[in-house]
Amino acid sequence: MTGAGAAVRHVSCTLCEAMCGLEVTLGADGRVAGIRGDSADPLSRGHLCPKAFALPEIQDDPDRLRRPLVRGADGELHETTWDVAVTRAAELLAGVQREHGDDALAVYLGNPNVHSLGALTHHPTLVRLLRTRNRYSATSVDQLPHHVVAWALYGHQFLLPVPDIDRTDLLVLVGHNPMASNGSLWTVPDFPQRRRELASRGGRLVVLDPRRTETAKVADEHHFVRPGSDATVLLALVREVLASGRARPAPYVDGVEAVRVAVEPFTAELAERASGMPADAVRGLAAALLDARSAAVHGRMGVSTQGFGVVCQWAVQVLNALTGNLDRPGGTMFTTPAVDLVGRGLLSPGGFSRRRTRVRGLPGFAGELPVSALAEEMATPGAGQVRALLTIAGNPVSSTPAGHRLDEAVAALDAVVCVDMYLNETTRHADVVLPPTGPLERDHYDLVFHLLAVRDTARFSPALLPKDPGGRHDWQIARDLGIAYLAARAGRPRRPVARGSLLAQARLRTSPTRQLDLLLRTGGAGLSVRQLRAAGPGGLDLGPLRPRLPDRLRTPHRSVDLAASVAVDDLPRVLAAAGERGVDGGLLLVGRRHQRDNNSWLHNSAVLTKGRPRHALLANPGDLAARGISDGSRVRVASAAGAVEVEVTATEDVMPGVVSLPHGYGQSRPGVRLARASTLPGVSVNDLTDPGVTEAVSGNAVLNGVPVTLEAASP
Ligand SMILES: Nc1nc2c(c(=O)[nH]1)N[C@H]1C(S)=C(S)[C@@H](COP(=O)(O)OP(=O)(O)OC[C@H]3O[C@@H](n4cnc5c(=O)[nH]c(N)nc54)[C@H](O)[C@@H]3O)O[C@H]1N2
Ligand SMILES: Nc1nc2c(c(=O)[nH]1)N[C@H]1C(S)=C(S)[C@@H](COP(=O)(O)OP(=O)(O)OC[C@H]3O[C@@H](n4cnc5c(=O)[nH]c(N)nc54)[C@H](O)[C@@H]3O)O[C@H]1N2
Ligand code: SF4
Ligand SMILES: [Mo]
Repeated sequence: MTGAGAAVRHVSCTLCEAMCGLEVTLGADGRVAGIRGDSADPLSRGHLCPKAFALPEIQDDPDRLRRPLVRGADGELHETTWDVAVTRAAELLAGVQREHGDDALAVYLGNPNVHSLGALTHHPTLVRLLRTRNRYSATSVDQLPHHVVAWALYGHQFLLPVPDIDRTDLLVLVGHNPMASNGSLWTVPDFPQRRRELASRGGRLVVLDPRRTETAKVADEHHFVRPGSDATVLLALVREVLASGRARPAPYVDGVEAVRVAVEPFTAELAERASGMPADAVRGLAAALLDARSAAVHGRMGVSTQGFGVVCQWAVQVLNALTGNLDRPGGTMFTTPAVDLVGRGLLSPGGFSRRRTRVRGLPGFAGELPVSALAEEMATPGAGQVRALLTIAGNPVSSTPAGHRLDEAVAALDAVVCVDMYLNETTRHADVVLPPTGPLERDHYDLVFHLLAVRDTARFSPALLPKDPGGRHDWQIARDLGIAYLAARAGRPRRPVARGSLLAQARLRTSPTRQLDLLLRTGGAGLSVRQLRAAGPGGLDLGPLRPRLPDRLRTPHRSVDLAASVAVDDLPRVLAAAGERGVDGGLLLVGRRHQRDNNSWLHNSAVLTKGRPRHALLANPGDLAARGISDGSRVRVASAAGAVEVEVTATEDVMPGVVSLPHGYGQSRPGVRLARASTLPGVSVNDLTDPGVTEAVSGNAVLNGVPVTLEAASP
């Protein structure tokens, strides 16, 4: 019930890619009194998940930083004023660069940046000002292969087609668990209900995953696939589709013959030997894709963050194109967003850079380097060594491979500046912490996720709560840090402040909402923030996805060359690996996500941390019996990169030879300031993952299919 003085407001949830519309009741005291899904929202249709209740918890969390911290002579972090902290941060960063060169500063942008309007409008400008080529982000522990493939096939790294789930007849999900994650590179709020609607239309869901996931459990068909072997299955599917003579690529699709030659060795039998998925099931799935009135294949973390990410993502696109499902209702489609960052050239189209990482020579893509190289760039002496780090909304010690090594490397740096509202495993090393306002205190519009949504809508979400008067938004921190940095650099003799920096300063001074308004007004639909505010809860409904090809392509001739060399040239490596036998007695480690976890943060939430512990290693009972390990005991898991000890749970849900550990756990490192998390069990899976092994084409991290050994922990 809405009590006296209570108010009902509508906002977007910014915690995951589903961008649900929420209906929030504010009590007379101005605090959140209730949250439910906004049933008037044309995209999310009333859906919400338990994480939404963490939003007010973040707001009230006593451990959330509200004022900047600077490390004092006593080695401790102390609260100080914004002016002191921002000036100190700017001097530290500029100082290291003055002494050791521009590239001595590394920047890491974490995941929440893509969920924040102000981060998207302001951080690119800030990062450019810093003039370092040591730019890293969570992209290279996540979806980099998707970007490489989209760039190669469609001419822009953000031309990412999404499954048209509301109209499809056959949905195939590979290494993706939307029942827990609510969809990824695919904004699909209320996946559970949409899946039910698919069933009631007579449609089918097929899942390929080495674990019988929450999504596999609601699928019509699930196949275990040995980690890292999906490429053989996907290539065999392509081969079967071509062999059937029923391929029906659109007229703007070229290169089909070259693909046919390239996939020739990848038979269904080869796929069975490599993956464990029966050859008949592979052939059956190919036939189903051809027979379905419409079908959509989507692959995510499990096929992105593994040894053959680019080939897998390429094969997914090739399958959709060859079965005639690319760009048609019920297939995979492109969006028509109200703010079209792709069409207007506001996002880099992508592309490999000539400059590679200094130590190992990993490739650069779209102006960033793979974060798997970050620790060695810090720890390896020589010209160009990284000696300072700026993190914004990230926790690379928890979220990148061999985080324990990065932890040591960050501790040894000359300067660490973090823009974050928590002292996490990474920010605990900071010399200066600049904490932004919470997600309920700022205006929001999803610049990124409207690009990836299953329906075209445009929703402006005004700040729910007044901004903490002494707090600063992310964008204000970027503005102040950027301007202070330019001042700190100006002391440097040979390079005066460039004229371009005046433009940058002007941009930094323009609020995100004002920038959004300009983008809306100058976009084709001629909208404005005012119109979106007036549109009411849920914003504007711009309708179901519509065919956009070939016009939307950004390739030179508005055509798709399926035989993209980035992928085709890597096929011999897939073939070679398909013949390899695993190390005797070895297991392959994969990751997982839970509905009540959110990457490495939100471990301080009461709503999310309650319930059964979720940190355990999952293993097949047969693999435990073979090692004399009992269910529930503590085990030692070791990889080439490190070792951890953790409880094990026996379950037939993981395929033999596979173990599964969730990521984002292990907050027990000293200096992490999270009251609740310090008592949570669990270890960081990234103390096992190996930065030395990266995806060959993109340099993306290999987080799934990591070889490990398992033994009972010594008592
Ligand atoms: N082994 C393994 N590793 C993985 C994954 C996996 O599946 N397995 N998943 C990978 C994936 S997909 C991702 S996206 C990454 C995520 O890894 P990261 O992006 O490095 O980290 P997060 O865990 O998202 O931590 C986000 C931090 O941002 C802060 N934060 C939240 N909101 C804001 C804000 O508005 N402004 C600012 N300034 N800070 C904010 C939080 O306090 C938190 O400290 O992890 C990757 N790592
Ligand atoms: N509740 C919740 N939701 C989230 C997040 C969260 O932390 N919590 N994080 C958000 C983010 S940043 C992202 S990127 C998305 C990710 O969303 P998802 O892609 O759904 O991520 P995961 O749950 O890591 O799913 C990866 C699946 O791949 C499987 N897998 C591992 N190796 C292989 C393999 O070799 N082949 C195949 N076929 N499968 C494999 C794993 O068993 C697992 O089920 O979720 C987003 N949503
Ligand atoms: S599904 Fe994602 S966007 Fe929706 S309420 Fe949950 S966390 Fe928020
Ligand atoms: Mo992610």
